[in-house]
Amino acid sequence: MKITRVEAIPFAIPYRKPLKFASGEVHVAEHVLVRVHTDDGITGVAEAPPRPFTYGETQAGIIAVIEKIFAPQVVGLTLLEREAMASRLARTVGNPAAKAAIDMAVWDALGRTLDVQVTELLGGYTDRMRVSHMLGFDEPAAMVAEAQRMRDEHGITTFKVKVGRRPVSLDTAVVRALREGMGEDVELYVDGNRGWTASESAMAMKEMADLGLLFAEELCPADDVLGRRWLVSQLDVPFIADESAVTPADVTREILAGSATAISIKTARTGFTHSQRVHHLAEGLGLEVVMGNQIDGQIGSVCTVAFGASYALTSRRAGELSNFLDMSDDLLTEPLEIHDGELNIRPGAGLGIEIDPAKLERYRQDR
Ligand code: MUC
Ligand code: MG
Repeated sequence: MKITRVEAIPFAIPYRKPLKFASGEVHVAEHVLVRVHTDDGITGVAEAPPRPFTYGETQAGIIAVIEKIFAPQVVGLTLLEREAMASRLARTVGNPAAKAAIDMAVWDALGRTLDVQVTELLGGYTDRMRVSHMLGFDEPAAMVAEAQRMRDEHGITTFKVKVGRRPVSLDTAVVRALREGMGEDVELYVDGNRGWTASESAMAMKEMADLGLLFAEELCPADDVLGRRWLVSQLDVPFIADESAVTPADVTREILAGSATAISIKTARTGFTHSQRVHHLAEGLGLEVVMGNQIDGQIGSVCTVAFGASYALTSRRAGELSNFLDMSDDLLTEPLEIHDGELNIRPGAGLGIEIDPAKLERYRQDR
């Protein structure tokens, strides 16, 4: 069970349809495939999606920090020494996606070594999650058409709508069109990626008060400390902290400050080890949780569902598991499929996925 090597392989897969939101846009999935090898001949995998507009990481930076700092720190540890590994990685600040991918590849390798699923190792609550699809900026008619296609083709009935544009009416018109076009039965919530001020957010939420929204997420920056507290105190739906509350300490700070009332857990940035801590904290505090999407590919989406299915709290709400559908291809031998609005965990050991060597050869950028 000893870790012998950590690989960081850059790859790029274009999006069929770019995803646009208030803090950035993604046209190509320029991710990093992380592989952790052990002396038993086991390989665990995960992917790191660089999100410079959210956490400051780049593809080149993720590779550099893994090769120069993290790989030497974890080689020689066993797969069971995950807390020792976490404390070594914590000596370097930031770099959440690089750390998370190593952590998840280690859990995958552990599952493969023991011949059990990662979900079983973590908690084993269920084997599937309902899926929420994230709709990026577009014209109202195009966003309604995409939601209808997701419902018709995949049975998805929960949608997160990206907002945060100016004027505010651009986005409120979209949400109204979605409610009118999709009917009362679909679940809708909004994510501003900090694009609005607190007062613009309050105005938008008043304008959408009759639309039966489930949540509001990161409508304005957490750094607008009093403004955000003022906003959250007047909302009658939970306000999700996403990029403002990554670590357990961030979550505690945001919740105790009254700047959020629910949280998003993203395995792409907290791996499995730290996502567990955030989950346990949320459970203790009585917070609603949504399993979020960091614009993950299929490997990242498998990680999200593997974690989300592990606990009652993380599998209660639909998880954001479907944006890989916007990509033109992926690296897995068996592509993920969403049926009847649900995504299942994989049956095999670890994460239950295999990388297709021909696809990796085609999309890797280091050769
Ligand atoms: C989200 O929930 O904000 C956009 C940026 C990012 O890091 O994740 C996405 C989705
Ligand atoms: Mg978000």
